[in-house]
Amino acid sequence: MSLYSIKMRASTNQTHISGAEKIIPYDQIGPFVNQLVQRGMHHPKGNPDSLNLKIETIDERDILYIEALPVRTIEVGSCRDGIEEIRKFLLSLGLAHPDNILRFLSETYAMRGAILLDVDTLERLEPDGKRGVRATYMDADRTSGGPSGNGKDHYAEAIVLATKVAHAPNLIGEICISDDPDYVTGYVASKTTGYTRITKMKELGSENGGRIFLYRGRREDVAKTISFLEKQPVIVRNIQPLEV
Ligand code: PML
Ligand code: MG
Ligand code: MG
Ligand code: MG
Repeated sequence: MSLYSIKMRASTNQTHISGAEKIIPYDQIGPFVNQLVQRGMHHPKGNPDSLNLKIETIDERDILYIEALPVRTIEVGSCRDGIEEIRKFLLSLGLAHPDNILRFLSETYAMRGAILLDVDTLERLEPDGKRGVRATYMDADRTSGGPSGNGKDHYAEAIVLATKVAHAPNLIGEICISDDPDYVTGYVASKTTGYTRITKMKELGSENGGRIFLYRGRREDVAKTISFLEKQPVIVRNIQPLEV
C-alpha cells in the first residue's frame, strides 16, 4: 500500500517562515493539505508571500516505525538556567567541554536546517553550511494516541523529529531552541537520556533558535547519517501526551 508525504514550506523574500509535513493515506490528502496551507498562511513571523506544497507517494514497506523517546520537563526560571541544563546534558553524554559546543548555537540562527557537529573535532559536517541538514519524511502514528492537535503543536512535532534524529546512525544527541518568537521552551534529546524539555531557552520575542545534531563517528559515515535524516521515512509510535 502507498502512503503520501505532504510537505508545506512558506517563505517571504526567500526567507523561510514556516514548514510542516505529514505522512498520511490517500483519502486524507484533502483535509491535511487544507490544514497545512492554513497554517503556512498565518504565522507569528508574518504572512508569507510564497507557499510550496509537495505531495509524494511513499511505499509502506520503506517506513521505519520507532517508539517515541520518553519525555520529561525541567522547569527553569531563566534562560541562564536553561542553558545550564544544556551544559548538564552535554556532560552526561561524556562531552567534557560543553561550552565548545554551545558556541555553535549562534551559528544556527539564520539556518533553515541544523548544524551537524563532530563533537570530537568540533568541525561542522553539513555539505551546505547555509542550509544545514534537515530531518524529514516523518510523522506521528495517529492510531497510537499521543497529541493530535490540528494547528501547530511545537511539542508534537518536535518529539517526532527528535525521535527520528536520536535513531540516526552516529548521532549521540540533539540540542534544539525554537526559532518561533513566541515559543521559549526547547529540548535536549538522545537515545540514552530521552527527550528533555527545558521551559526557558531564550527571551520571549527572540527568533534566535536552531538545532545542533551531535555526531560521533568516522568521516566516511557522515553520508549515511545525512541520508537517514533526509530520506528514511519514519513513523513515531506511542508519543507520551504532555501532562498539564
Ligand atoms: C520548533 O519550533 O520547531 C522547535 C520546538 C521545540 C519544542 C519543545 C517542546 O515544547 O517540547
Ligand atoms: Mg520548525
Ligand atoms: Mg533556523
Ligand atoms: Mg519554527
